[in-house]
Amino acid sequence: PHAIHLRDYAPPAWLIDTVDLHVDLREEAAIIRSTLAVRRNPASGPASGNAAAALELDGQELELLAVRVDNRLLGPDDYTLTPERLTLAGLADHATVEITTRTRPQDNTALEGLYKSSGNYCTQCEAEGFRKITYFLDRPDVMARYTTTIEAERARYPVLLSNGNLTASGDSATEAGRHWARWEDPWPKPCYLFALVAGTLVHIEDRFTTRSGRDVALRIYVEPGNEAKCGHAMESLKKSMKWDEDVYGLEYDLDIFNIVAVSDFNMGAMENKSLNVFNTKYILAQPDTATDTDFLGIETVVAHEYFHNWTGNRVTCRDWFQLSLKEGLTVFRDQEFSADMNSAPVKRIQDVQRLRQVQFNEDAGPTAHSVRPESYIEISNFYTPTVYEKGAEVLRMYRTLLGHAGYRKGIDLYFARHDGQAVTTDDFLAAMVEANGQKPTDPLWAQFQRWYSQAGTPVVSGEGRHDAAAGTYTLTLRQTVPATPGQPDKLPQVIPVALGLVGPDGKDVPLTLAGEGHAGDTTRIIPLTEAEQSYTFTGVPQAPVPSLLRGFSAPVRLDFKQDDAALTFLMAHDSDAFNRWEAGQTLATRLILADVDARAKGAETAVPRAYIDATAQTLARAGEDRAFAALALALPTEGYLGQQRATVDVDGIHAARLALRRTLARELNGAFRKAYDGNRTDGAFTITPDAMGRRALKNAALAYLMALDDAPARALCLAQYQGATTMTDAIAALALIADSAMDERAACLADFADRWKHEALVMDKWFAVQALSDRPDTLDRVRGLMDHPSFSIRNPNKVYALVGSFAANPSKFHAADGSGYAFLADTVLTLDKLNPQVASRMVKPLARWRPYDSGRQEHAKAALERIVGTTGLSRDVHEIASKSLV
Ligand code: B3K
Ligand code: ZN
Repeated sequence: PHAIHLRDYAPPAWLIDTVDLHVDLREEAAIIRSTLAVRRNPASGPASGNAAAALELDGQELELLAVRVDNRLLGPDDYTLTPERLTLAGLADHATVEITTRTRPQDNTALEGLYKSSGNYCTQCEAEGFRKITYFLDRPDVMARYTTTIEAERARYPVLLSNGNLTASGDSATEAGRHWARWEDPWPKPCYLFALVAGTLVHIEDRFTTRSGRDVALRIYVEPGNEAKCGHAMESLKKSMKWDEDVYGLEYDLDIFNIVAVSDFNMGAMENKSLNVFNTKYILAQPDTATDTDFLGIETVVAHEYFHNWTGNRVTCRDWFQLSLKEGLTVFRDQEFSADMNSAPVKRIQDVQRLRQVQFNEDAGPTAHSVRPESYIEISNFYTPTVYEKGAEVLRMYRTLLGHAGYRKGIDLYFARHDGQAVTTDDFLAAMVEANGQKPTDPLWAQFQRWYSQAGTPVVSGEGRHDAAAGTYTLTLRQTVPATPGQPDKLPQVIPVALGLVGPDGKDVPLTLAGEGHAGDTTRIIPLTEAEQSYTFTGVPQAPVPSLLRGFSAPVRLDFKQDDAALTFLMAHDSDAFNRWEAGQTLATRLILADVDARAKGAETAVPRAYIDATAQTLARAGEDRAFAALALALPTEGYLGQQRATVDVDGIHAARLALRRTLARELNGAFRKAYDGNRTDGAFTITPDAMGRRALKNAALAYLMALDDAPARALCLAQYQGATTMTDAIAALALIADSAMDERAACLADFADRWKHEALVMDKWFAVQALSDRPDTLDRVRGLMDHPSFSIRNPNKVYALVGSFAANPSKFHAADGSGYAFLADTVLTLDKLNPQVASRMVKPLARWRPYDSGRQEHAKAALERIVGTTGLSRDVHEIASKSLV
């Protein structure tokens, strides 16, 4: 497999103005007739040697039945056919090309292109799936207007959907029992946004009136029986439509917006124009089947896909290296939407937790790449936390540097300039800065561009010095960007540091930089642009405690010299909620890592009284913001703790973290019990931030109590499981029971499976709690569960729930004997034959073997070598596995 490079980008030699698709769906095959109006691209004319360029269409796994050019049927000598391309030479400057192909959707286990899910037809084209439906210029900078006619048996496929508006439908004139529907999409789009659905589906319907008065029909299609579970998704859709008008000035542009939920889907959802296709996980929810996290996930993903209508669809990507143009921006939009709908600080903490857990890991490993990658072998491998989540942080930094109003000006100019175009992240940067009277070549912005081109998580270190006599505080900050594969030397980046100084009274000091006439705000944004910079603040008579990177103002690791007392002080007093949380996490990280070191020498550390007292304070003040308190009580994850060390002590981290949980549970038993009892949420279920906060706090308290695994805790946990009226409470209790040695463990798990065996999404949770269990026999159980009737290796949700969760269980997956790695390699090899994208996602936990001890390294390498040495490997898995062995 060869790599594709950004530097090789060239505009297409041909353009396609219109596509007329006729899709005939049969049980044994689908026949697709595609009529393309093509013309030579004037922008890639004679100067670039394209005057006579052939039309080279992408196509994969297609059976070619016929090709016509301007109504003339071609013979096999009139074209060139390879497994990946159909080439037509000698065309006039304008031509009509009609291509008929056959595919077998029922055999498509890769879930890319046209496939079947629960008996219904659906499609997934991003990034390069359209070429599995028909021969085409499968690249995002070719935008065309589509007309799609779908024909199928009426009884089995009563619902026929595609992009745009339904313009005609009827019964087949020639075959009894068959019907057809024609959809026309007035908006030109790249083929990755094409979609088609045919099946037995029911829908719920609502309406939204845009602010300019367009009446939009909103429909969510699901399998019969699920219609009562779509209400939250519909509410989320309406809220996102309103929010996008209010915050971005963006309105919906058609009279209909359809969502279809399917149970077999590689990712979360897909933003096809006016026909979003979703994983059922991000649509279906009822209080007894979905957790609060699920409800929030639905709200975010529904919004994300809707927001793509502008950021991705109306303005799309020139090429796939620009993926973050739409994904980073759209993630940032969905994050801010969810922050506005719920608690902003809680949302920010959760987003940062995710960034650190997965993106920092990626940035530190063998598959590290920049937000705008330079090359790829398989583009599906680049739908990554770096492109998505780090990309979103880049957008946030524009806003931090330009202010909310400046950011909005940039967005407005971006759409004014580029609506209907396929553009680059450079175009985006230019619009942002030029709208603010600056230039992309200005030093700040030329340097800011490095966020797109340099991989690796910058490290910011430094210290502060108070001069009591002068009444000044001087802060020195340094930055380094670590080497990553292919990028040994890095240059400094623009790091917006949001900074406050907290006085001894716990109040923020107004900040005045030396030389300024008057005092400024209490939080200021300092752009750190050099490898080292110092800042002196005046009017600071008493030693302050600095609060750096408020709101996590840049995606960096902060290594600032600050003692435990200062952190404890910030935990209690920082006006920035994120940094109150962060101070507690930093403190807990220190304590646990010190204990890890002590344990390596056969000793143990005692937990300082001050930390126990600070935790008691968090509990005592929990009523102020319960969801925040629940996050503050959660100890840093084993994954995050491992990232802080050159070599991860898997068992030491697991033991030390558990020991701290137990100590807190013992010392603060009464307080945890009080928090539990004070936040029982009986009565009607709501998903208000307050109700979710109560459940989160109650379940955080229960988890601490269960860390002792004593009789009172067990009784409480069992009672919660048995009496739960929400899935949030049921699964929280079940997860704790699954971790414990309780006699009732097996009975509870069996009870849950028996109750929910017909609810696929609920069974996913059942698989996950067992795969995440701390019990010593977890791997054996996971192996056994692969044969459970509710498990299917062909269903991505099942694989993520069971195998993905196991790989996220550090002490089990990283077992010293290599059994976890061998299991994952076996599974990857089985999966790769069926679904390369899912297989490739599962190989990633194995790829990051370097920061472990030599025994584990050898086991992981052996597993990877076994994968790489397998013949017939997909490009997807080959790229990740081979890069990780370099
Ligand atoms: N754009 C899709 C991703 C599709 C990836 C397919 N390999 C989902 C999203 O980000 O909204
Ligand atoms: Zn997206």
